[in-house]
Order: sequence, then C-alpha cells, then structure tokens
Amino acid sequence: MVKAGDRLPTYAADLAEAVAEHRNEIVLLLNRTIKAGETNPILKPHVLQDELKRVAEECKAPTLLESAFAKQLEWCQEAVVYDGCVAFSLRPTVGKYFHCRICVGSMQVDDLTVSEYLRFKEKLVNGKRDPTEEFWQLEIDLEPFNAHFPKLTRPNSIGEGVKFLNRHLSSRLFASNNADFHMIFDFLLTLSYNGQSLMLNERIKSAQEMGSALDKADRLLKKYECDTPIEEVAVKLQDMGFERGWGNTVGRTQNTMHLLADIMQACDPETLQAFLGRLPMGFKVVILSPHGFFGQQNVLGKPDTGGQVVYILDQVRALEREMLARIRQQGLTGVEPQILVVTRLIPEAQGTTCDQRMEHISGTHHSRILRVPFRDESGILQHWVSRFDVWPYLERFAVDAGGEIRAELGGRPDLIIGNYSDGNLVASLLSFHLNVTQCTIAHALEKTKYPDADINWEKLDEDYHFAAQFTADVIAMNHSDFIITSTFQEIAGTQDTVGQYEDHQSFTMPGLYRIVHGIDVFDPKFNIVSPGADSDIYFSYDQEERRLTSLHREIEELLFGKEEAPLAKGVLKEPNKPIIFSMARLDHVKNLTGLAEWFGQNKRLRKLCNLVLVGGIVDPDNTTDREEKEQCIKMHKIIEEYGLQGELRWLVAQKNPVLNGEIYRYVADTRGAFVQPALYEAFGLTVVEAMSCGLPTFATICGGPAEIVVDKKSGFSIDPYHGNEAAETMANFFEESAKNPDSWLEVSRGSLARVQEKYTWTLYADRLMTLNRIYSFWKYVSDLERRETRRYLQMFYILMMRPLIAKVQKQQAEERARKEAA
Ligand code: UDP
Ligand code: LCN
Repeated sequence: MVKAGDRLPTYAADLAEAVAEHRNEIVLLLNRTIKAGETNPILKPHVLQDELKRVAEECKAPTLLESAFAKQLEWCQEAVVYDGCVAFSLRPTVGKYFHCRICVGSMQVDDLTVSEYLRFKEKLVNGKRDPTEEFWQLEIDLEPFNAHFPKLTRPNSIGEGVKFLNRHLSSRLFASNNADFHMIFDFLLTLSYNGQSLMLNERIKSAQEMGSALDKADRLLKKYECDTPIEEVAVKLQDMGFERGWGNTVGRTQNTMHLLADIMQACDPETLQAFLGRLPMGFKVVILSPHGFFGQQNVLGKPDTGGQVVYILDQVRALEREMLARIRQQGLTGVEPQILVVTRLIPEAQGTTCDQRMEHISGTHHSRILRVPFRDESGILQHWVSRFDVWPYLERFAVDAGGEIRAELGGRPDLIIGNYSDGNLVASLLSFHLNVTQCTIAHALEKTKYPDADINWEKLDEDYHFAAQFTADVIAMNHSDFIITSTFQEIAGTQDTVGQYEDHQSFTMPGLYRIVHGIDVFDPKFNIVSPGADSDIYFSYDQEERRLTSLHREIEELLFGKEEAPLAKGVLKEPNKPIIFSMARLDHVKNLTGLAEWFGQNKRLRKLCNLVLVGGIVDPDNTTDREEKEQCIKMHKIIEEYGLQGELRWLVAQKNPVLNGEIYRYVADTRGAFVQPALYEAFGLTVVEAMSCGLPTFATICGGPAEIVVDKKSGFSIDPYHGNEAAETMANFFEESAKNPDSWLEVSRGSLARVQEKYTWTLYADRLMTLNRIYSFWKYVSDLERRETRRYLQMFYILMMRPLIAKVQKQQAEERARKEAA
C-alpha cells in the first residue's frame, strides 16, 4: 500500500487526477456503488457502467462519459465494496492488471498489490476477524519460477506459443554458435521404439561427429534417385551411424538431413520446426478422461457426458490417421501407433459399454478405450458419480491406470493428454512419475462458469467441491508442458472479458489460500488448436446424395409425433413452420430454459416458428443429477406459464450422432435455425455441428461461440443476458427469410465457409503432432530449470490438494451416513 509521503505510483496518481476532474459526480457514483454493495459487494462491470450513465444523466454532465475516469472504469473487471471503500481490479489489456482502492469518505486513492487487493476482498468473508489472520493465509506465487523462461509480449500472439518457442530455441542455437548442438544430438539419441534406436546409433559419438556424418551420408545419397526406397541404402546409412526414421525414400531422407545440417549452420525457426516436426516419436499416446460415461454409444446428453467424449473420439481418429501418415513418411516398418483412451469403468453401466475393460474405437486400427474402475477401501465404486464428486478416487485411479497403461503399451507412453480438471490432474500425477510430456486440454474451466465461486467456495463446497477442483486446475495448468485451447478467449478472453485461464491468474479462497500469480497467459505453452466436427456425420443439408433420407420417418416422428412423457413434451400444432432448434445437456449454464422463456415472451417469434429442444430428461424423477432435475422442473413451469404446448416440442437427450446430424439438416430443410443460448459456453461443439450442416446459427456471445461465429456473416451472436433482444434478432431473421429466401441462404453459406476454413480435425491432428515434438524437445532442454516448479507444485499437491481430497471424502461419507439413517 502507498504510505503517506510516498510518491503515488502511476496508476493511483492517474486515477486521483481523473477523479478530481469530476469530483462531484464521482463522489455520487461511489456512494451509490457503496449502496449497491450492501446487496452484492462484488460488482460486475455492467453494473458500474449502468450507474455511470445514470449519474451523468442525472447530473446533466455528459462529459463524464468521455472523461478519464470513464475510460478507466471501462477497464474495470470487478469492484469490491467494503467498509466505505471501493477496490477496483482494472484490466487495461488482456492479462495485465492494476488494483487500487478509493476510500469514499476521504477520497483517498491507493494503489494495491495483487495480494493487498485479494486481502481486501477476503474481508467480505472474514469480516473484522483477527486482522493478523490475513497474513497467515498461504500465498501461491508461481511467477518467480518462470521468471527466466521466455514469454510472449504482445496480446495478439497469445495462443501461438509454438511459433514463439521455435523462435526462442532457434535464436538460442544460433547465438550459441554450435555450443548448444549437443542438445539436439542428445535428444536424437533418446528416440527409440520398443528399445530399438531411431535416427542415430552409437557410431556417432558427438554433435561434431554428427555434422561430418551428415556430409558423408549426403555424398552417398546423391548417387541414388530421389524416389529410391530407403530400404536400399539403409544398411550403408546404419554403418555411418544413421538409423531408420529420416524418411521413406532417399529424397525425403536427404531432405531431413539437410534440415538438420541447415540448423547446425544457421538455425532459423521455420527450419527448426520443420525438422522437429519430422522426428519419429510420439507413437504411444494416452488420453485421460476419467469421469462420466465414456463410450461410443448411448452416452451423449447425460449430465456429464457431452462434447468432451465427442471431441476425444474424433481426435483419436484424426490423430491415428496422422500418426500412420507420419510413420509411413519416416520410413519405419513394424512400428504401430497406439492410442489408449483411459477412463473409469462403471459396473452399473446403464445400457452403455462402460462396464467393459477394453473397447476398440471404431474407425481406427490401433486405438482403444481402457477402463479402470474407481476404488476405495470398500472396493470398486459401482455407480456413476458426478464430475464434481470424483476427487477421492483419482489418486488410486492414477496408480491403477498407470500400471495398466504400462502393461498395455509395453512400457511408458510418449505423450499423456489430460482432459478436463480430473483428467488433467491424473495426467499431472502420471507425467510427474513417468517423466512423460504432458498436454492439457481443459474443455471448460468451471471457475468461469460459476462466477465468484472462489470467494464463496465454502458455501458451495458441499455441492461442488470447487476448492479441490480449482486447486487441481492450477496444479495441472502449471505442470503441463503444453496446453491446447479451442479458442483465443479460452486463454485470454477479449478486450472486455476475462479468459478462462486468465481467470486463474489471481484469486482467493478465504481460509484456504490466495493465488497472487497462478498462470500467465503470455506463457508460450498456450496454443490454439480448434476442433472440428466429424465430416462423415455433419455435412451440408444440400449434399442431396449423402442425405440419410431413410431416417426421416424417425425424425418426423420425433419432431412432430404425438408421443409425450417420458420421452417428450409438447406437440406441434403447425408443423409447417420453420424450426428453431437447440440441443444440449440440461444444465443451468446451457440455458435451454432461458431459450424457452425468450420464445414464450416473444409473440412475433412464436408466430413465425416452432421451437424444438433436445435435452436431458422430461420426467424429473428420471435423474439423480441435482442441476438436471432442477432445470427439468423449471422447463415444465415455463411451458405452463407461457402456454407453449402446441408451439414447443421438448425431447429427451438424443444419443445417436448420426441421427442428430440428419436432424440438423432436416431443420435446415424447414429453413430453420440452431440456437446456442448458453450463459457461458467454453467452446460449443453443437455450434460447429450445426454450421457444418449449413444451418444458420444464433450463438451466445459468452465464451467460445463468439469466436466461431462471425456476427451477421456466418451466423448471429446473441447475448443470453438480454433474451428479449436475442428473440427480436431471431424474429427479424425469420421475417426477412420468409420475404427473401436468399437471406437465409447467405447465412447458411457463410456458416459452411467458416467451419471449412477454421474448424477441421485434419488441421487439428497435424498441429497436435507437431506441438508434441517441439514441446518434448523443449521439455528435454529445459528439464533442470523446470524441476523447481515441479517441486513447488508437488508440495502444493501434498500439503493442500490431499487435505482437500480428504475433506471431500469425509463430506461424502457423512452424506452417505445421513441417507442411510433416513
Ligand atoms: N449431444 C447429443 N445429444 C444430446 C445433447 C448433446 O448428442 O442430447 C452432443 C452434441 O451433438 C455435441 C455434444 O453432445 O456433440 C455437446 O457438446 P458441446 O460442446 O456443445 O457441449 P458440452 O456438453 O460439451 O458442454
Ligand atoms: C466442454 C464444453 O463445455 C464445451 O464448450 C466444449 O465444446 C466441449 O467440452 C469440447 O471441448
């Protein structure tokens, strides 16, 4: 804190100056903020903005809106009100924060450090408890560990970590003037397959010797035609110290060797990436997704089983194709890629295959699902448990799965990919113990979905166990060698909104710990690699010859049939109208109930279209999931309240993707649209699916869909917090499309073009395989420096995560005992 007499650091000084310009109005604004803080002491930006407008109007001071203070308020992500003071968290640009506090009585402005800001915020929970207590709260600060690692500097380059890393590595190699080449040489020596060396053998003893051996090999290879199969020269190359892996033909081998020779001469990022990208490695991949029902049929739409399963299965197919193509190009024989998706085995499998230990993944040759049960002291856990409740089982799962993975793969994997918080925690444990490259994929970080869940963690802990989850997330994102995200916003948000990872930069859970530096969005470990939609299932409605017309009777029965509970609710009275379609898990955040409400309230829209919703269950007694039940009951209420029975049809979760693909297209035939109304959506596969079918899409601006859809070109962005406006936008679109069918076609074509350009699995697999090679090399060369972070994280895990897990376990045991007693 700035003490009396100190010169004010820039920010507080700027703010004090800005306040002085409009002192009267700002005092009024701050007093109102303090008043508003009595109901909710953590104020979101829109509340402050709205208040600012009101004050400017009431005081007849329009210049206030243009003032320096108003500009600074635009940066505000949150204001905390306590004891007559307002503390602001200001974010002038992505990933950069200032904190300051104004005490309204004296109008004193102070700069705060992150730690001071969080301590001030903690007072909301701790009140005026012993003030010395705040000094004993554990503070986690990962910044010093990463201080000597290279960092991106421009917000525009966030998510392009690999590009930056290549530049860094190549300039390091270039600057070292050959001194660092032993790193490449040593790394090449580590490459092998089932004990068989690749690329180099023991005949080459040093980086220098490698240089002259490359010249010798070049002289030999020049004597052959480029397309000569490598088998014809393999023995001669071996004598020179080169094993298989350089290429399948003389030409490709020569080319790979030239890349290495060029790197040794004068390294540049493109050549380095091209060379590393060709290395024969990453043959054994483990993908972890412990929770939920992970299967290939009958699983989608269950409370925890959505896009992650679809994503992984598509990812596996694309990765295997890419791995096979690379193995072919590397000229390797007898090498087979292996991908293991490791999940939990659920004995009470509810009509799925989740009780089978091993399952082949269709559409692949070498990929399998391996299921390992959750166990505790009373044996194998028989039933499904929510993703929020899995924490007590994960350590044991990691040990059991680790053993089974090694047995199945005949050794340790080359790459471990974690999915979601639980998978990423297990991936961290395994990669720590096996020293394997770790990739993190969050899919969704719950902290963003549940605003203020950090400060209120104690209230929510019984239902959600967020303390364990957020701790797991911080550990995994820091432990991981590289992180893949589907969009930019997942890392660093937008100019106005905070990204999901960025949200872990600093936060506090009073009484537990305070994170003053949890993650840096400028870290080069972040890479945007967007998924796609399976092009065999999700293709355009106008590809007539591919259409699955044999499914139309079933679809018509679903959409327009008379069957109701327990499989459906509502029967459409006017089936000829265009359909507004939405499909999601029946979660609060997915907001299907919100969409039903917007529709109910907009007479114009109701006249123009029917609403078809696919989600969850229709009978609330058919679920054990708390949120699903609550949303189901709410949906029934909305249907009653607005009298929607003849205009809305609500179907239970549809678990067959092939049928769903044809449903999207059928809806397109009606000149309908897809709506993704979520209050927050991390990415939103349904948006890509609908767009791939040529269905105009209205998608939430909160989260990933804002990046997928280009507003008014390839769809429409809607604000779920302004449902009326969203409904109006839809009504305008349908009105226009009824008058001018070309307007519908234009948006449909825009959607198709957008997904083809940006969201395909082929692009994804190529990128991921290249990233694996580059980050594995980086892990190898920076291993020693990283050990500090890993040790710090290990301590955090043992001293914080384990007690949190024990707490969840205790809560669950008490709940079981309560239920049994009742
Ligand atoms: N899905 C489905 N049936 C349903 C609900 C959803 O097949 O009743 C599928 C949907 O087609 C998509 C995935 O589940 O492939 C949902 O992914 P998304 O990213 O939209 O959301 P998530 O459920 O992962 O949060
Ligand atoms: C989880 C989510 O919440 C979705 O937004 C994503 O699309 C899905 O995973 C796949 O990554």
